[in-house]
Amino acid sequence: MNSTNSVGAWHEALPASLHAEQQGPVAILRLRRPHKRNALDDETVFGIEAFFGSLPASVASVLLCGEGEHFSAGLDLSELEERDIQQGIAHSRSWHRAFEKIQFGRVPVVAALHGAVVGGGLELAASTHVRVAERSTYYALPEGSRGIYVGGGGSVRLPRLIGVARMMDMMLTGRTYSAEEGQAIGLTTYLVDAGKGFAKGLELANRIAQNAPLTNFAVTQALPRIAEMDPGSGYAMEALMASIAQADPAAKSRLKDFLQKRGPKVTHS
Ligand code: 1HE
Repeated sequence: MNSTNSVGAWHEALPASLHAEQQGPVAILRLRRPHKRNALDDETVFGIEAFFGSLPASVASVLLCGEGEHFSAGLDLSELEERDIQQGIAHSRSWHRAFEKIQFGRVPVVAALHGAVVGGGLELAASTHVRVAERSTYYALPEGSRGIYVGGGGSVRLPRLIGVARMMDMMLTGRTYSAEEGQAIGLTTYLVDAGKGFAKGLELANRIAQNAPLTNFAVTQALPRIAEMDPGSGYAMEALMASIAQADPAAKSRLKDFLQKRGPKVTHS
């Protein structure tokens, strides 16, 4: 099934700053506010939460991308002016809820990045599982220079990707990283040429959609949690996850295919 469908229920519920469609097993979510460089206002963040919270069963992976010259300029700074402390906490928690639905949602999420991936835009990208970056991509955390702090889960997710020291440097000195530098430190998973990010992201999302659902569950839900456990608990959890996955009929038929010379071999090009 290769047809493109605007996705009914989500499509109607989403704000104008987001656009969803489905191509086969992949749902594509576009940030569509290019005149504001895909800055994330409240409406967009609530829309992201609604989208990832209501994926239909026919969706097996998601591709997240942005329209225009940049992936995302982060928090919509025009919404910040009048916020008091209580509202600030509620705002940050609303981002946490939305991005949790990406990181620990039902399906793996690939991001196709280009241009600015900054502030809350980087926090959004960090909540996805695989990041494809075109060479135009640059990463920054300009919160420091705006007198504010990350609020979309950046303090939790970014140190796990790049380390506390690098995040401190980015916030204190305004240092930016290119797509290529990002590959060396763990922000870019795949580096691609200009204009190739969407196609590569879609190819990967389709590849991921072919995995057994329990494998995708184990990798996105169990793996990051096991990595945070003490080793003893981690080994026990790993053994349980492995035994559950291998007992699934999807695993049994794939193993049988390989042993009967029908399954794919590992190749390296
Ligand atoms: C915005 C925003 C925004 C652009 N909020 N309106 N993020 C930042 O500190 C990044 C701020 N943005 C920029 O540094 C630049 O806009 C870009 C490098 C991303 C792009 O530059 P450029 O030259 O292509 O665009 P521009 O002319 O700066 O912006 C075009 C319009 O988008 C303009 O509005 P206009 O009405 O004058 O046309 C900009 O004001 C608007 N715009 N970025 C609001 N961010 C959960 S906590 C997360 C904390 C953060 O994310 S802090 C980091 C915020």
